[in-house]
Amino acid sequence: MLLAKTREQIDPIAHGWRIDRLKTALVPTMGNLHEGHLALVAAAKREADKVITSIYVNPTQFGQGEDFENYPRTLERDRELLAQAGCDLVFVPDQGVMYPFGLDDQVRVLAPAALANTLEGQTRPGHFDGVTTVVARLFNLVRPDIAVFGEKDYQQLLVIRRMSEDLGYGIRVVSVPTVRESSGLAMSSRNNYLDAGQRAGAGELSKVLLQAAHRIVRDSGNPEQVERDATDRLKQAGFQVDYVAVRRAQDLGTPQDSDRDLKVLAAVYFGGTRLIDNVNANRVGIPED
Ligand code: PAJ
Repeated sequence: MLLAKTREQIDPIAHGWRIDRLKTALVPTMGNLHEGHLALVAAAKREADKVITSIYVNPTQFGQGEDFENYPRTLERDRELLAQAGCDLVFVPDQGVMYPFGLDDQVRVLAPAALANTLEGQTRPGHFDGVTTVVARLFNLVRPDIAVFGEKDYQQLLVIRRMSEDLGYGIRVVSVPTVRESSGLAMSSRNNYLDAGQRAGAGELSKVLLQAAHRIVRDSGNPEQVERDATDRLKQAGFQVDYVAVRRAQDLGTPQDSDRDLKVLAAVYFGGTRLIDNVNANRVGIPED
């Protein structure tokens, strides 16, 4: 597996692949890799000839008081896992490569407000502007044909898909279903902040979301009632609830009766750890007679 840290190092490699007409896929990550990330690499391998994984803990998407400083950094192990997974190139830029003019006065890409200011964006103002800014820079540095993102961060996936279309990148954004632990807990680097007992208990989050989805799909449950009941159940299970929301999958809008493809999304705190998750709730169309 090749390693590049700078534009000067990645350019000739990516250029050579383009000349050879090899299709490239980029998997952007912040490292501390787990099976969720590796599922993205596997999908990238299926979709493209060459897989590039980037590892960069992006300061501009962390808010004041969030865990930027403490975010787990495990580069050696990450490189081993990527090599085993068949990744072709790992791109590990430092801050000077990603933000050559520093962090105070850089060009930024603003995420579209309707999509970015709700749910995660409400609790983490500016978060998605940091994500679009860093992913735009990665897209420009790597110029992949395909980029792979996880459904675990569903709102992020929609924001990036929209950015790729809106800014005319022509990069196809491929999504990968959430990889879970046996308890149902969605894999996440932040799960490392949980102790063993909390980790087992945290599986309850996905169970509550699945039950909520079930009520929407099978019992035609009223979304607002389903949200309230799921919130109560999560509180009983010891979570502090940031939001539980039933939304349209396409654009995270409030669902109308005619909308079929819905998502149940949630963010909770467990101990001091923030966890997010989402599940599908696809209402079956009522057949006309
Ligand atoms: P990070 O949290 O490292 O996640 C990198 C990618 O892995 C994202 O697309 C995320 O959705 C996906 N992912 C994480 N856990 C997953 C799981 N359990 N199953 C499937 N996919 C999973 O998301 C980021 O980094 C950053 O915001 C980034 C896009 C790299 C920009 O800085």
